[in-house]
Amino acid sequence: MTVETKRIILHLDMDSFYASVEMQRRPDLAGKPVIIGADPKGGTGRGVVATASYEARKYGVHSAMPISKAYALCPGGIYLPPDFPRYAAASSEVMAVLRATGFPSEQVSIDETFLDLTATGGYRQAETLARDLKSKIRAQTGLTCSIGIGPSKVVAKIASDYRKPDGLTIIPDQEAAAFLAPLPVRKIPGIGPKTEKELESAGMRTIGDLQSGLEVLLGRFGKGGAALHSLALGIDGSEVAGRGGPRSISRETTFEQDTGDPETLAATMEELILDVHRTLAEEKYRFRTVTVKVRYTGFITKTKAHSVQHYTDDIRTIRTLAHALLRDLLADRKIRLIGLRLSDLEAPARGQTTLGI
Ligand code: TTP
Ligand code: CA
Repeated sequence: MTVETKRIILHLDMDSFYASVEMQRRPDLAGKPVIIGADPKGGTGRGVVATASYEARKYGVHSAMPISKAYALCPGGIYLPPDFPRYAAASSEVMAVLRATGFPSEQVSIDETFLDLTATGGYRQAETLARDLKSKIRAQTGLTCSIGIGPSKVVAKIASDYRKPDGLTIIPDQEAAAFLAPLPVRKIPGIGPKTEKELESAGMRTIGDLQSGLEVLLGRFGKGGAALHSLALGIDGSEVAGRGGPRSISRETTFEQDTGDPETLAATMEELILDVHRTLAEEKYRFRTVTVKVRYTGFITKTKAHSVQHYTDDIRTIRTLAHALLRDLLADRKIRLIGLRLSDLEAPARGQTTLGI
């Protein structure tokens, strides 16, 4: 008899990350509605909310909302500009705790990481490790996080979002489909307002509707529909990228609304470039391959990669290739998500100086 190895995947997401870092540094902010983002200028400011503390969320304030609207909802809030270096430092501290576990890890944004815990041998052991991680992160950084554990990345990610803040949600393999069924389709990463509307017009509101709607999904989205159906069942073959050290460094951004605007796409790509390069520099890695991923409206995803001849850590190389690959992937369709990955990584040689010479 062959026994298939079932994977155990953990997803960790920091709670109201930027706001929590600020509140950690200024205890007088505890319990107050704290909003990080553009200057509200007494209600006339332009720009958006980066994030809001859970107290501020009670007023209806959330990420990506115009700051003027946030001010109208919560004029008594404490508005602070973002301090990215501090958030990057906090992120590195959290990553160090996660990496010290020795399990394969993949950081997917400034405050989110997957770990592959299959080698722990079972959900009980994975739960013990998750509780340990939560308390270590809290002890070292003063910050709380929410964790989801499940048989795939998609289940782990939805589970970490299920109970927030300071949550821990564990969904073993056989419970995954039933756990997902009552949740709204929007909970599936990558389903934005537009797909949500399209699904709603086909009478599909919950993930359970998708589970029993393969025919309709195939009719509407073709191959993308089959991918969506699998995700709805919690099936997601994508691996946690890192084994030992990182095998790749990747970041991706899902747009609030699908876009075809070249400027928006280029500006978002620039953020991803700075983000992956920062991690590359922190790890003192060099890379050979740059891959750009684009998910179009309708769930079709394409990637394009280019490798250079010699290992490098040069941000200009990343920038040139990333923008060129993105341009190659632009089509008539709007875009829901773009991602950037550096791979073929070379670890720093022992004794290598920080200058790399
Ligand atoms: P999120 O993990 O989406 O949000 P969060 O950590 O603030 O809150 P939650 O407890 O719900 O996870 O994003 C992480 C950080 O990224 C967030 O603190 C600020 C930043 N961010 C933006 O700057 N703009 C955005 O639109 C979003 C969604 C996040
Ligand atoms: Ca978060």
